[in-house]
Amino acid sequence: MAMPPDQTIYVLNGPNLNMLGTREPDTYGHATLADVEKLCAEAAAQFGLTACCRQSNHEGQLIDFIHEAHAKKACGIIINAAAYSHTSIALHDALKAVNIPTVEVHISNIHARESFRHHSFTAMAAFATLSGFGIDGYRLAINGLAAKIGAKAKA
Ligand code: CA2
Repeated sequence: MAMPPDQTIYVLNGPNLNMLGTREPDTYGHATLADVEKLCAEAAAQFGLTACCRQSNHEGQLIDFIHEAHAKKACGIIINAAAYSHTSIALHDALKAVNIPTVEVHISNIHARESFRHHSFTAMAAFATLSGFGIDGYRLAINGLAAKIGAKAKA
């Protein structure tokens, strides 16, 4: 029987995350965005999924990536919208509009930080949030997403 084509998950990272590994290691660790994207590709591949990784410092571009995920029939979204998590009703609306199973990730524990980080608009459009696991949160999010959509680990 023919195998189904690889399914794609979108991994979206927001403003300043291109700076990972260069500053604030006490908060965000030493890994770079390239390390995060490699980790995501490997975690997704364990379930026969392809990770399409995108980063932008611009709110509208992140909205366009969410629309692109819809157009490409992505089976899931992992999003760390960084500071836009706490401000962007537009990103919340985009995630609600495409109705793709979404997990929000934060590298740091946003609830142990300043009160302005405690609320997330994007989390309200996600079925789960991981916060405070460092970059391993992305791997955990992909595992959780795979379970949610019924993607099985490859032997
Ligand atoms: O903990 C997270 O993943 C955050 O989404 C990171 C955001 C912050 O605004 C959120 O409250 C929590 C900030 C990303 C900035 O990333 C940098 C990494 C290294 C150096 C400078 C910035």
